[in-house]
Amino acid sequence: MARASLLAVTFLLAAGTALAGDASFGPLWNPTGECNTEANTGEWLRPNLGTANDIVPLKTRIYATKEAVTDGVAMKIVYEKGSTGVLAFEKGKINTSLAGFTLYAKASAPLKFRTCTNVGQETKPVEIGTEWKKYDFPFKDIGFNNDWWQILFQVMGPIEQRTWLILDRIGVEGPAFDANPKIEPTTGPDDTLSSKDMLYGAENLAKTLERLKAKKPLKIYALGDSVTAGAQTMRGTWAVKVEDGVRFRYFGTLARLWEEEFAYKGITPVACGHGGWTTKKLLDEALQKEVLDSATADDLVILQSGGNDIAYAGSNPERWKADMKQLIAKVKTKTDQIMVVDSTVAATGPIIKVADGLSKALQEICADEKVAGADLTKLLTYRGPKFACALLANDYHPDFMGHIVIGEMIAPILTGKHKMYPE
Ligand SMILES: [Ca+2]
Repeated sequence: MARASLLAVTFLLAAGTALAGDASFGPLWNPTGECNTEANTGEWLRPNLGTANDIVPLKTRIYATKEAVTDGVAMKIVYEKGSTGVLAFEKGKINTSLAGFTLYAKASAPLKFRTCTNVGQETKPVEIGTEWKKYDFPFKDIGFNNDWWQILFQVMGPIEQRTWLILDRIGVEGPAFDANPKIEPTTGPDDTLSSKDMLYGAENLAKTLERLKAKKPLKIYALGDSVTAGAQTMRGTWAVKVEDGVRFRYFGTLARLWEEEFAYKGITPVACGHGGWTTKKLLDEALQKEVLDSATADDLVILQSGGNDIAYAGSNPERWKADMKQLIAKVKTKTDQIMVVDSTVAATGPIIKVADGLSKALQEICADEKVAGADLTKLLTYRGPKFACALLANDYHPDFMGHIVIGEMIAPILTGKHKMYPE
C-alpha cells in the first residue's frame, strides 16, 4: 500500500502536475520497496564498520530515539573515536528531476557532514549544529544520478571523541526544496530496557558458568534461521563477507565477551544457520548432523527460531512453543546447557503482532524445560513497532552492528553485569 502511494507521488511529480514551486517530500526506499527511511527508522541505512579488524570494539551504534521531527521517532547514531563516520543506503530508483536530498539533523557538537556515493568523491559538506535544522543537498551540487548505487551519509572525520547525531525526515524533495515544512518536534528521554528483563533462566546455565570460571573450552552451537546464518550482516560493511563474520554474529559476540570477562580463550562459536527454516525443519534436517553428532555435555546449544514458523508457515506462539520443546528434548540427549532465542521482527507483519505472545511462550519454555532464554523479540519491540528497526539491515535481519548489540544484551546472562538498551 505504502509503496503504491509513493509510486503515485513519483508519477505526479514526473508528470509535472505539481504546481511550480511546490515541494513534495518522499522518503528514501530500498530497491525492493521493503522499507523506507521514514516508516522504518534506521533500517537499511547501515554503518560502515570498516574491515574485519576494525569491527570490534564497536565504534558506530544506531538506535531509535523519541527526539524527532516526524512521527515521534528518529535515528540516533553514536560515533566513538575511530568510527568511519559513514552510513550507507543502497538506493532504489530516484526521480532525478527532483531538487535533491533533504534531512533534519542535530548533533552533540558541531560537525561537518555530507552526502556522496563513495568517500573518494568530492562533495561539499554542511555544518550541523546542536539544534534541529533542515539541510538540503541539491542533486546538481553533488552530481547525483541513478548510477549511484548507494548514498553515503558521512560525518567528516577523523572522529576523535564520542559524538552523536540524530537524523530524521531523510528523503527527497522536489521540484523545489521546501524552506519551512511542517514538522512536529518531540523530545526524549528514551525508554530503556535492562538485559535483566529480557533474559530468563540464567540458573539453568550453571554448568556453563562453571566452565567459564574454570577457563575450560566449550563450543557454542547456534542452530537457527537466517538470523543465525548471518543474512544481511554485511550491509554497509561491504569489506567483510557474511561467511567471515561468524565472530560478529550474536553468538560469536557471546563467545568474545565471555572470553573477555573470564580472561581466557577457548570458546568456539559454531554457526548452524539456515535461511527460511522453521523450528520443525531445523529439528528434522539439521539437528542431528550439525549439532548432536559432535556436541558434548560441556557445550552450550542455542536454539533460535520462530520467525519463519509464524511469518511463512502459519504457526503461532503456542505451536512454536510445542515445536521448540521437541527440539529441546533431542538436544538434551547430548547436553542440558540450552538457550532459546525467539524471533526478530519487522515493523509490520505477523511477528510484531504476536510479539507479546512469543515473549510469553519463551518464558514458559524456560520454566517448563529448565533452559535459559534470551528474549530478542522483546529487545526489538519493547517500545513498539516504530522503534523496532534500528538494529536491522532489512526486515528481520540485523547487520553486524545489530548482532553485536544483541550479543551484548545476552552476555550478561552469565557475566551478571547487566546492560541498558539503549546505553
Ligand atoms: Ca521520524
